[in-house]
Amino acid sequence: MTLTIRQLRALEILDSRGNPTLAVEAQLSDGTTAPAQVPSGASTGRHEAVELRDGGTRYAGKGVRKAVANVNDILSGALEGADAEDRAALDRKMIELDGTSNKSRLGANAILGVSCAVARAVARAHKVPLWQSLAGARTAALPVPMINILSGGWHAGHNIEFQDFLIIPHGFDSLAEALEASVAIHRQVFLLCRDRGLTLTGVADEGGWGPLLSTNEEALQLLTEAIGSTGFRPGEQVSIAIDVASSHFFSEGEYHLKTEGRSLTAAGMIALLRDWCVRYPVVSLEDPLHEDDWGNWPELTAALGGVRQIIGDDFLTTNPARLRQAIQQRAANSVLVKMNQIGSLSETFEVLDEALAAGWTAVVSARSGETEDSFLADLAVASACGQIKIGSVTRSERLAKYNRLLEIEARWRLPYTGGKLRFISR
Ligand code: 2PG
Ligand code: MG
Repeated sequence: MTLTIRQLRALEILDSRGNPTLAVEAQLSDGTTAPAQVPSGASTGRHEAVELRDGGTRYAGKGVRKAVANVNDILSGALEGADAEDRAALDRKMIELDGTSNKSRLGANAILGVSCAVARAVARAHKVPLWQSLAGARTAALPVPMINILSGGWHAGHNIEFQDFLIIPHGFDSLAEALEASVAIHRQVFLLCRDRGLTLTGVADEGGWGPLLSTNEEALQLLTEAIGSTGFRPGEQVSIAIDVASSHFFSEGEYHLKTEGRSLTAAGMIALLRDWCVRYPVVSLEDPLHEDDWGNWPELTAALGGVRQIIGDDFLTTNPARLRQAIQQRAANSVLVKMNQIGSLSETFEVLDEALAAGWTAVVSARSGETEDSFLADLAVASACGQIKIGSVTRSERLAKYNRLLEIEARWRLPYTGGKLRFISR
């Protein structure tokens, strides 16, 4: 019996920053219902699909009542009776109904909410875990986490310019052990900050520490020291990833490091990162250059991409067309995958599958504004992409995903990607 959509219902809820976002509930023809909640970024890429916001004064213009109405008044009726299991056809229909190239009429938030709620309802109707239902013919595997320990930029009041200093705990046999090590390192960084007299007034948007440092490099020193003094071997068991998020401190051809009182050209930025990759156990660089600098990304990838992971986030915005261009131009070797950057589940899988087929790596990622929905964990497992970036190991909107991964590891005993990652196992 074909499972079809009976009804869709949306509701305005709040995300981890207290900004409105969407919750959608899908009901199928057999009576099964399932919810999904939509995340929201702060350091967004210019080429992301449009998150529909109401404007006006309510919630400083961030209300999502229009997107809610688009689900309740347009999509629910238009999709009633549609095959719930044909994910591609469902998403295509919504994209056609929207009729724009960036989902700006109905809203990427509305479309993604429907896409995910229907997928979860299908899994429930078949009484299989979400990851299994999403995986289809793929061989599911547990990802290695990339965990935010120190935050900067838009996520921590611009204390420093570089946005995330993260760890990749790749030298462990299970996700549970990798998380245990990560929590210890997170705690250790707090102690080191305290010993150095750095002011910590709480955690940043993704649960990492956001101390006032005098240089960006100080974050790398702190992190490398913390890995070692917690008892782990930097580079062998635990390595470092940086999300430079460089578009957010770029203007008029230069990268402005205000805390350091200096500005760098693209060549200066490449030289700085190359130097850091030699002096610190840095294995992964995200958005090292501006999101539209197609000229210099291939150069940076040629210089560092043979041995380091070069991730496009704001640069590629989970967009299949931008990914294809980057693969062709060898402009990176990895893609950050955020469902709401593109706004549908099938296009998200398109990016994941094409990147992996091209020999790239892919990192499924949360947003800085998140909800308690753990869909992302199942997506990373289903796609077997090998890596997941959720934020830090505090704050429940982050832990919802880690805890789901722990549950998947304990219950279904899927293989763990561990030290088998390219660029990372040395
Ligand atoms: C990023 C994300 C998560 P945001 O830049 O990778 O850290 O941030 O969701 O604000 O874009
Ligand atoms: Mg990023």
